[in-house]
Amino acid sequence: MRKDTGQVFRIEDYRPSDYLIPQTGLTFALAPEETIVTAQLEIERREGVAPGTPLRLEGDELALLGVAVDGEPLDASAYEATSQLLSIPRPPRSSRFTLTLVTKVDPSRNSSLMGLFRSNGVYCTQCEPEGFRRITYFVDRPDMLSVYTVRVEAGEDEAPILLSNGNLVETGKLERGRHFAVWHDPFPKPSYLFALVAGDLAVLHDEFITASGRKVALGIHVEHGKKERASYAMDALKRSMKWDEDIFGLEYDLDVFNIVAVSDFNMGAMENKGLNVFNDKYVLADEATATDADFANIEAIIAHEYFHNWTGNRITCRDWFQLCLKEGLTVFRDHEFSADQRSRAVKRIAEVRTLRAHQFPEDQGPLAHPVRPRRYREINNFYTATVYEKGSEVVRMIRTILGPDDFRKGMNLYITRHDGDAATIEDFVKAFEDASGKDLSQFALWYHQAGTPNLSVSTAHDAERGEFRIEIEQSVPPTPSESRKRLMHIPLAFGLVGPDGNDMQPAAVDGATVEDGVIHLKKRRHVVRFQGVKERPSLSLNRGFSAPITLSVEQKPEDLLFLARKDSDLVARWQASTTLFTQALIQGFRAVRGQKQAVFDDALVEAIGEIAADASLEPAYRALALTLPAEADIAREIGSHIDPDAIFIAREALSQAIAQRNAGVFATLYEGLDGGAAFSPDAESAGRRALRNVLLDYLAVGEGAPDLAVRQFETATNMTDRAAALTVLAHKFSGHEKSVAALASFENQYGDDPLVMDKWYQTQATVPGAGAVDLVRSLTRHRGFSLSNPNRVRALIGTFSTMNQTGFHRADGAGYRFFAETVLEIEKRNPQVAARLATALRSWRSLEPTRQAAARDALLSIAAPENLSSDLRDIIERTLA
Ligand code: 0A1
Ligand code: ZN
Repeated sequence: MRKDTGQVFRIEDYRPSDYLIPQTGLTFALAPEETIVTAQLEIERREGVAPGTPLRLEGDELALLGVAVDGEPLDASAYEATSQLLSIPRPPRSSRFTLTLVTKVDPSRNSSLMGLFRSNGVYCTQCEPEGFRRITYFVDRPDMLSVYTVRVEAGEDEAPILLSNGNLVETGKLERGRHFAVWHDPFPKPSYLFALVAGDLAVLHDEFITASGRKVALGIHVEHGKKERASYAMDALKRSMKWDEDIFGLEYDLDVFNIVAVSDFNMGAMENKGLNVFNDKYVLADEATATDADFANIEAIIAHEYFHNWTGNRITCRDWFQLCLKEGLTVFRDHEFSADQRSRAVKRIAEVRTLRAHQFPEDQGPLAHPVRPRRYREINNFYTATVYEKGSEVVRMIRTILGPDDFRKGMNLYITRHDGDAATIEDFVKAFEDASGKDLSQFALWYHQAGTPNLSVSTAHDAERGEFRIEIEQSVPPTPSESRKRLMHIPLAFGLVGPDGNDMQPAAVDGATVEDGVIHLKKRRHVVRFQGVKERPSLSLNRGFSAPITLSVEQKPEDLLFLARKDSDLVARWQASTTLFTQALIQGFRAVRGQKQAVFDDALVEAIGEIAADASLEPAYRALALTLPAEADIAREIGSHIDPDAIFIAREALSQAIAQRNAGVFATLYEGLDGGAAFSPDAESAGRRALRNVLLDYLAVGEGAPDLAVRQFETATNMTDRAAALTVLAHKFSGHEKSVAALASFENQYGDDPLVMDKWYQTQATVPGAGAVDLVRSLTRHRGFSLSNPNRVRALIGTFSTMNQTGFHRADGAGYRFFAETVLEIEKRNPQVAARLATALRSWRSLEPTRQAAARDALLSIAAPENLSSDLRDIIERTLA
């Protein structure tokens, strides 16, 4: 593994490379333990660089078998090679020469899943961000664009399928039962987009005719016996291809597009040119094995990787500091795609929930960094919610500021201006400035300044003068190495909701630019005045979640209740009920901490029943409005001295109060939603299931409580309903014979299907209470579990550490100790996965003192070994700093 060297990479140190590699030829002689890679690099000295300038190529754990220049083997004294670096101090003085390198790698022993590895016998590569250097020495940086020709050789039995990027140009037989395929990708690309797959796989074939009439052969490659489970992914792919043509005018550019699903993968998927490699979790789905959430994720991730073909591949990043250039933009594009395929409001609420759950704590803790960072020690650790999700929010704000037409013009300009480039965020922003004539210089701070801005808002109504005033003050909290912040341009969408529930349309007199329902905040403090407002409106703020900020508003509970019922903007309406829940839960938490009973406002508890039964609202929305904030959400709002046990008690109490008050309504609704119809994964049907399963959770209290869940578990005709019932049984009736029986029956039925078993691990990893540590520890010894498979690790250890507040944060520190030991075990196999896992402790400083001390001890124990990987060292040191 790559050990920490302490080296820090800084954006200001960027220099163009001395040499270019316009052509790269690769030959892979694949063998499980000894794969020989021959690289033929056409090297070109950049204009202005002195002849004979030393050439340095990066490597990582490589064994070099030979080096030749222009076909002549180089004497060992003419180069220096370590496993990390190949340097040729005196290369030819000519402006072009050919460098041939022969390296040997062992895919079977590569458990880091970076470079060339084997997953269930399938050869597979992962090169982003710095995996290509684990295959051959290379100038391994994203601005090194090269045209690749790749020859793959393997045993015909072992690997009947041989794939790489681009178009297939030749195939043939070799001696001793081997065969080969040659692939050529005409589009110059960075090394991180290189891919190779070889193995015995089944293929689902289809085709797509592009807008200009070109035929593209589509293939999804999966394990034998799983082809049927790839049809939803294929459908999502074709819809994505069509959508990108319709919405952005972007057409696919090769003759083939292949997707491969593998079962060992560090992330969700990878956008390699013409050969996307996927974690099989995000390809395989049918009603019997996948939940509605799985279907939605597959649709989004298939789209995401496909959309990268333009935003990422045709236009790539100059350096890794620009990661958000491709990721933020592509997430924005996949969000818009899903919004168009599903319910826009429901999708947007889901995005807000994800951002708050993952990005806000990152931005508010020790790992905070700007969307475009300025320094890093380990780039693997910058595939973060900030780069991805906040990066997408920044693009969304550009659209809000420009309006849809100028935004589209800006996108067109960006694409035409930079096609074939390795670009920067400055290039991106400039395209929108040039297309719209607007100055985005203050806005660009969203890329450069970390931290979640806060808006503190107060209002005043003067009925006599018919004036309504909104006073808004912005602040950006300090973050690591950024103590002073500059003022941001924040587009804040709002509405003034009149007593009849309709939006008022008063004119703003002064105070700020107000355009199309958006206040453009640019100064520290704005006072916006509206006239002609006779009756006091309820203020609906950050509609559509127009900016990724937090709000501090003094709002009357009756205003919030009114907005929760009436706001025409569904995101703000959902926010109103969520705010009410959060306030109630914080009060409940305080009561519990003070040894008192948590009591809740009747009006709120009643309103929830009304919302549940409001047939004018789509079921998916109602499911969201009925869902209480998660324990971690409540903790974030409380901010410090977190006691997860008290939060849990308060949340249970509110849940029971709602359930008791609305038992009749909920039961009737639950029975009425029993579709019975044939399964469809569409958003409408999924919404009905979501509502029904939220209701099931509420209904599992009181006398005979497990029976409904048992009935649903036993009669479910799809995985969404079955898994939901199992979760209710396992969480609410842990240890009860009916719960034990359901878990055993699930294991019995799906024991041989690892992706389904992940749901079983997840369900048990989130059983509340002190017993979870021992349960999770025992599950690490389950026959289906392996610390080497990232999906298993995330399902059990990842879920336990991020979703089980009472189990993980056990007051005696047992959860943290188990976690620390496990992270170090995983690090030996896969440092990247271990480092990501370790971020679960990033909010340790907001815990109450006893837990805080225990969490710190655990962090120190992870930091103790001398030879830590750069991945884990980087996370731990920043977390402890
Ligand atoms: N570019 C991919 C994410 C990704 C990053 C690193 C990986 O290596 C382990 C794999 C995938 C995406 O945005 O989908
Ligand atoms: Zn991406």
